[in-house]
Amino acid sequence: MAYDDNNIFAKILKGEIPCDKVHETEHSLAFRDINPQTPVHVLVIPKGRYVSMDDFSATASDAEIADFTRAVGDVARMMDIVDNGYRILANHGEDGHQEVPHLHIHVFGGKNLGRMIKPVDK
Ligand code: DGP
Repeated sequence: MAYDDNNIFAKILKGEIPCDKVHETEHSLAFRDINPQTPVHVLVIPKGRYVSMDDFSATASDAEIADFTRAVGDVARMMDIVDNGYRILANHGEDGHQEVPHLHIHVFGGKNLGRMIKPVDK
């Protein structure tokens, strides 16, 4: 899938729409989800033009990948959810129900999150 420069997270990165920023690094930005599913729900995105983990993992530089991975860990520590536990998740494509076509890791925490996902029909 080609990158859409008008997706909502591209607009946040360009400063065209606001976000509730919690962390920023050279290659990554983290902000609160507009529709939080849990008491802590932060999205971590790379600043580069990547649709999902598919193209990010295949084409991002080592520096971007290292920065992004560290930013996710930083956010969990900053949100003080490490001791009680948390969950990270990234959706890709149609089966994954990805809504925004710019890579984002969801960081969920602040409550017991239950089992990983609901069982579905195979
Ligand atoms: P996903 O299904 O993984 O693509 O989730 C997209 C998430 O993005 C969803 O939890 C809601 C969030 N979201 C959508 N639009 C905005 C926005 O304008 N600002 C913020 N902060 N979050 C948004």
